[in-house]
Amino acid sequence: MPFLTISTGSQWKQTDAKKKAREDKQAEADKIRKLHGYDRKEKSDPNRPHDFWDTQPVPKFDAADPTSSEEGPMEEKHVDEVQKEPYALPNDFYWVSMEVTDEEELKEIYTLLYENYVEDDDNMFRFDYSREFLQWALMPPGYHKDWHVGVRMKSKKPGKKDKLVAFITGIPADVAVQTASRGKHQQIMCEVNFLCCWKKLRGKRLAPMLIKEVTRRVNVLDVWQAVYTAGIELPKPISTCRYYHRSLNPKKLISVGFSRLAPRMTMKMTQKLYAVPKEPQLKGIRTMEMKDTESACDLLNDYLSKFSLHPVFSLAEFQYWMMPREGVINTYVITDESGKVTDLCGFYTLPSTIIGNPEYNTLKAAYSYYNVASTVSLDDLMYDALILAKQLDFDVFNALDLMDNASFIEKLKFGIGDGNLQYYLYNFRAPSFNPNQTGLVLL
Ligand code: MYA
Repeated sequence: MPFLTISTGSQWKQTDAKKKAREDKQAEADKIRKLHGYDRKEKSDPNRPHDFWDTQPVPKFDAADPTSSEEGPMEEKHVDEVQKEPYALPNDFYWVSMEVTDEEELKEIYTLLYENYVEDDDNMFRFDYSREFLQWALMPPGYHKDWHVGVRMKSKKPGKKDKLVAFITGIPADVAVQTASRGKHQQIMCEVNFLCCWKKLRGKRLAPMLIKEVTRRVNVLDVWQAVYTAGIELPKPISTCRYYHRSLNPKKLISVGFSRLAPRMTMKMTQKLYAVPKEPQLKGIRTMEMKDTESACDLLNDYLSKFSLHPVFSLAEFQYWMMPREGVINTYVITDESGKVTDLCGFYTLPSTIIGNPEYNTLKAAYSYYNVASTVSLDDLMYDALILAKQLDFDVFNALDLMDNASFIEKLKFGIGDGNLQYYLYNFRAPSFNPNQTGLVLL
């Protein structure tokens, strides 16, 4: 999951109404933090005791990189040893497997996340994953409905549906990790995402229950490793990446407090600075089609193999993840005379709700996905990605500093975000690595 990291700024002009709304929001956020029994500072201290994580097969926060004999799984079990029954929940709650092909259940997931999922540190923006996006994110080849775990709370009103109050998901993925002693290790893992708990139930240790239950359901199918990302620091990141933001609609971004006017810059100057041409500049760049996917899949797998953590895509998986879907994922290619894909870039659509803003409800953000440049420069390819995103009316283009992204960030006028995205492996020890060795993008 991508964590929303916003370059916040307090210099934009606030009307009294805006200021009041912001203060109210802050008071509400403080209340919720109090309710949790911890403060953000405390929560962000990675060396604090972890009642739950200290019991899990993950390295301690201050552990050194593993020696060659320590590399690999931290715990090895047999399927027969896995508890067959779901973990017990308090009386008023029960487990469900959510059916994402069912419109009504999908809407329940959408609403839970829309109201309760990841916010930035100042509680100004909250991810708004669309229903179509959720279906895309949760139904790759070989997915298991059982790994889309929900918790419902029994309704006290007769006839009223039991509310979905918490959620966590896993999907299978073929993932390769670099070890120091045994080269690349490749296996099926579970990618965990969308951990979410209704705000009124925060601080009640429901998250560890969700994590344990999804682990059990994954283990039952003989899968023992997982990969996940989070904005918070837990024991122990394998890599730490940072978001960067490229303004496409600076006026709106400044107006909603996403970014601020730089010193000595007028709005006009800022708009000019971030203006991009109307049409892409590279010859032959076009939307990817099914006929391109075989060579595009080879191109991407070949490129990814140089990183320390990366997915390995079958053709079916590549087609699933990279073929364009309106309002969800855009992929563009350049081909040679024989029709072979030589260059590829993609971004996905993940808007955020702008909380309590009277003028705008939504921030339309594009997130860089997988990009490979072999006949053009990555700068030029990504410049076209920005132009294509602007054509689609995105307000901002976000990219992590992973893979080779650091090489274009400055030149293409990306600004640094204000938080990190941590990458984690569950039950697998391997040496940690830098962002530019990270080759996996989780949604
Ligand atoms: S990351 C996105 C996370 N979601 C959000 O940020 C949405 C908004 N927040 C919420 O809904 C709640 O605050 C959540 C926590 C549900 C996050 N990853 O129930 P609690 C630990 C892992 O009282 P709450 C994503 O989706 C925390 O350190 N652990 O807390 C990837 C503490 O443990 P310990 C987390 O605030 C998820 C305990 O939970 C996270 O009410 C990958 C407190 O529980 C977090 N993001 O609820 C999950 N946040 O005391 C791991 C808090 O030990 C997957 N905690 O410090 C592991 C692999 C599983 C599969 C394995 C298969 C082999």
